[in-house]
Amino acid sequence: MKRVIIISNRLPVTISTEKNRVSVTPSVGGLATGLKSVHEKHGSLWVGWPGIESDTLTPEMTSKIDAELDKAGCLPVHLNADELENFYNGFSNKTIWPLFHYFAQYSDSNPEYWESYRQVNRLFADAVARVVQKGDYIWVHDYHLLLLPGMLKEMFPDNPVGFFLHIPFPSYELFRMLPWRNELIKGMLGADLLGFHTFDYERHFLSTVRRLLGYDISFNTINVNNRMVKADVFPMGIDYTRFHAAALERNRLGRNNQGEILQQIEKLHQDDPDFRLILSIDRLDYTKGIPNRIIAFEQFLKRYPQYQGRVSLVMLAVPSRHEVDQYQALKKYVDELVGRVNGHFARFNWTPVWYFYRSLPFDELVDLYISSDIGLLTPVRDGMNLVAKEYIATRVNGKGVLILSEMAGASKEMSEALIINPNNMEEITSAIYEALVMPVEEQKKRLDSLQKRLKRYNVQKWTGDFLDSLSGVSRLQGTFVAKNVTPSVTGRIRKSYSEADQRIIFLDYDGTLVGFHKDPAKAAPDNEVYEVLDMLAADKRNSVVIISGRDRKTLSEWFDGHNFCLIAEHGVWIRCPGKRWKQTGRFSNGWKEVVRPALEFYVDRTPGSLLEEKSYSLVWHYRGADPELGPMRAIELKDEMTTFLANHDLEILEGNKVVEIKTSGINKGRAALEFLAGKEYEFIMGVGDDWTDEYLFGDLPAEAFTIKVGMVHTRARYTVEDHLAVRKLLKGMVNLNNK
Ligand code: GDG
Repeated sequence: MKRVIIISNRLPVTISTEKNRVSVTPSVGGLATGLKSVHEKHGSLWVGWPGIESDTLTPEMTSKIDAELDKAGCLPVHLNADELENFYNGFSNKTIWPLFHYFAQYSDSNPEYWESYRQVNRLFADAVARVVQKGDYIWVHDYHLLLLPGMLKEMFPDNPVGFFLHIPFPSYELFRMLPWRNELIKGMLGADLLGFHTFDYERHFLSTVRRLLGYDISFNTINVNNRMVKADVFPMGIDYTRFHAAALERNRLGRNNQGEILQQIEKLHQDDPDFRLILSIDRLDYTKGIPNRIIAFEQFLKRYPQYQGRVSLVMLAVPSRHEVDQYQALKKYVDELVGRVNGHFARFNWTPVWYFYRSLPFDELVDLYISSDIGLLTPVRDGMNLVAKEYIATRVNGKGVLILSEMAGASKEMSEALIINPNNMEEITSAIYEALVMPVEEQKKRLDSLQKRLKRYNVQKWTGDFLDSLSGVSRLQGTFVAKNVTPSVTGRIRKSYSEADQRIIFLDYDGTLVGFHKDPAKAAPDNEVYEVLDMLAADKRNSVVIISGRDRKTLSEWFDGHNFCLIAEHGVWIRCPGKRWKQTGRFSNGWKEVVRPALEFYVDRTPGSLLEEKSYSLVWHYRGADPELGPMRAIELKDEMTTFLANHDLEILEGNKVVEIKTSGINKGRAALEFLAGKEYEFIMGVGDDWTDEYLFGDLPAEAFTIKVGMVHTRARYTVEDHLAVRKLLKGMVNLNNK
């Protein structure tokens, strides 16, 4: 594995500067643990904010901190109070965080925040620039740094860049509300691999890319100006062994050795062996659904009074972002709710809700986990929710039930939990009851399968998978680059061309000689196209063939009177200078009457799409349709046609934003072979951009120069970026004619 540069807003360390002495303690959060082995290897580095406002530090202190961090493999990005206010509290936590968690009403699009966000992302990019080396992998984390992948790719196009989003990626309908949506999405697309916790987030991201930028996407691969970018799902795991082992250890310790929490709970159990504890742990954040949980618990106590005095809810709410107004308001509301429930139900020997507004050391956290009977997590939106996984990992006696919100990414992998809608109090109330009465054998059965999965796909595996995929993507990109028409390939083409006496050049039209137009009727050749083609055709040694899916009429209109051959409708018709159009075979088209109404139905249901009729094919064009509806309907159409086609000797050709149904056996490869039959060409070239051109590439002899326009998988020997590159190549050959 190569050296990895990990970048996150916050460095995985805590710095203490007491009495002017600097000490750096590594933190043990999920991400830090998962990346530990990578971070420790091959001089890898972690770049991030060290957690202290830079304006509070003297220059001497800053250098001391930098030196200590360097020893721990960390590179600091120092941020001052103003940057923390606008970049961190502002754009990250008041603009993006609420919007991405579907709290659009809280999202504040303050241009000052945005300006600072851009500047701080730039500070991170500059920090990386100081240390990055050739071959380093770069892995950027989370919503604070959405612009960073773009900045890095621009500066270091050859370094593989990965990006992982730890929070949800929202539906396009929310994302589009951001004033700076295009900049943000383009920033993310600087990465070569983008990772999300769930398929839904990936789906929303791809749909946003398609809608905002119109980029071509095939499955999960996006063509970003001819760079292949992949989006994929990597559900983050936890350090399973650490939690499981700690739970075993705390359990094993005798009663006397246990901490305060366990002793208190032990006492309750002595008084009532059936006493039950429900646990929730989260940062005090409006996304975590804390009020819903208290209200549902209150309802539960009302509905099932037999449990009053016998069940308590322990809520650990870790203080978070208290500078932000909504967090203060939430704190107040939660205090009130807890007060309301306790005020109403409490007895001298029983507190319904135990509420801790603080964080606990790891051992006590584990004590809380192991002493609870039910885990109750009700986020209204949550990227993953690692607490759900930790709760399961700490079940060491085969008992325990997890109630988990369907809005947490974790619910996708944890179907054995009791999955609830956090907005439905009824459902939560019933789930609490169901959990309390669930037979122990069933608890064990559910826990077994959950634990097996979490143990296997732990955070170490998650890290490994992401980095392997990143290396896979960059290998694949490498194969495309390897096919690129480089100056040395151009040299070979020119040499072979100038040495040959008999040459033939097949050129597709749309996307190859001209760029794409939304309206295919507007793609007529410009002067440069005529000039290049005429000059090529002027050399007696050259046969130039335009080989297109277009109909005869259009090709005649554009190229009548020019000295080259035309192949229309993918090979149905051929015409050479001075001759008439000739059909290449006998084809039937009686099937059209049956297929046409079906296609017309698609035109009606897909605004912007149109039907074209050629001699032996019917073509549904959806380039002008809604960028998401079009491809979806295309899949439906192909599906619908498949059974019919098999019985009628027909086939479907899928081109760029077209679905063409045609008599089988007609293709560009077959048509090209007719030209080659019985002739000895010393130079053969075929250029095309479309799926239909793959027939041509496949059928031309191996020594032919086959060139695909666009950096995608192809049978062609070479690739070029776009139609402008094709024109340049052809012009170079024309110049040789004149020498
Ligand atoms: C973001 C996304 C996504 C909590 N209290 C204490 C404590 N914790 C630890 C837990 C757990 C972590 O904090 C919380 O992680 P979550 O995943 O539940 O939530 P977020 O902080 O919102 O994290 C989230 C995550 O990123 C990872 O991608 O899952 O959706 O929002 O590990 O154990 N640890 C200690 N004392 C506490 O009091 N020691």
